[in-house]
Amino acid sequence: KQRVLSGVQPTGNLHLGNYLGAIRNWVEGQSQYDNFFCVVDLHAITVPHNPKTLAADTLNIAALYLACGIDLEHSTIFVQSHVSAHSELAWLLNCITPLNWLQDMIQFKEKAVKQGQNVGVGLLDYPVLMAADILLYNADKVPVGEDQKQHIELTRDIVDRFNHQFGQGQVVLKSPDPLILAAGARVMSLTDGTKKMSKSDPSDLSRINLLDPPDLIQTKIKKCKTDPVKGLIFGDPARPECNNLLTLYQLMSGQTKEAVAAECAEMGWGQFKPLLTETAIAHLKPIQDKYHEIINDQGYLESVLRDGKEKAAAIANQTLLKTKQALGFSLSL
Ligand code: AQP
Repeated sequence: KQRVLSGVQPTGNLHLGNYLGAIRNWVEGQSQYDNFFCVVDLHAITVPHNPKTLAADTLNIAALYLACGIDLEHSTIFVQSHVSAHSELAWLLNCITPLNWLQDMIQFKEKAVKQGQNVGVGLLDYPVLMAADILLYNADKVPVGEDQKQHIELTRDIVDRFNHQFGQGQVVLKSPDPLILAAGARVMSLTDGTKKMSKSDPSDLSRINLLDPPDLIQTKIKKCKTDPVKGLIFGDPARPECNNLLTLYQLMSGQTKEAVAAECAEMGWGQFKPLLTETAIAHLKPIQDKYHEIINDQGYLESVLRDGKEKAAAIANQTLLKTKQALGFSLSL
């Protein structure tokens, strides 16, 4: 089986973008692959974070993976910082990655602007740590949202450079492919259909979080941005909110795009919004119920993460060793 690796940061609440763009695809494809899903807590400290909540946030994300349907029969769930090879490989890759490759990354440029003077080296280095995450497991596929595509391309460039400089004709590190599904790859903000839905948007009204209670979901959809046009259609660039809300409805109702286009062609917002509200609440309810069950059983959750750490470390340490050998480190003592 091919191997899949992906992760989410324990920063803030998971929203429909994280779920529809990434986690839903992990769940749908998991029986075809040998999967590793990590909670990337080392990435979470690349922007200012709260040390009092990091550990609990990490467990919450792991519980959400399980609640969304990650099945331990096909998948391993672990915490990035529990496997020290991630930090070690990131350092080794740092030393062969040109600075200007990182300075060109769109996510760095966007987030660095927000940080101003306080931008840390870790934020610049974020994609190298992500490359280490992927390469340690020899991952074939990385299911992510559209915003991460550039980071996977960078990972491929790092692999080529490493193998060329140190492989002596062998493939030491394996090149991964992104796995990005067309629908849901870029879920947009509820308050501005031209911006992606994001954890760091200061307005909570801009996103639906997976753990939002029904009345909050209702309020957010009631207040979300629309337009004055009657008749709802996909794909009109002048109506980004309309395209986004129809896509959310399509994905959460499990219908085809054609069926939704036909159903909503004559609808006004007054009719559509309650339909979307009802669909979102019904779609998220089983995830929320399962989440509460799991988070109240910390012993179980910890045992899942302990097993995950062991399985992940066994594979990661082999790749780290191979990489150090290729670089010529003294390994005999
Ligand atoms: N709006 C989105 N649409 C589709 N996919 C998305 N992803 C994130 N936002 C959207 C995907 O979610 C996964 C987790 O990414 P992450 O842990 O890097 O998430 P993040 O960066 O903390 O979350 P945000 O909301 O993207 O935060 P901001 O914008 O505040 O930094 C990834 O696969 C990502 O593609």
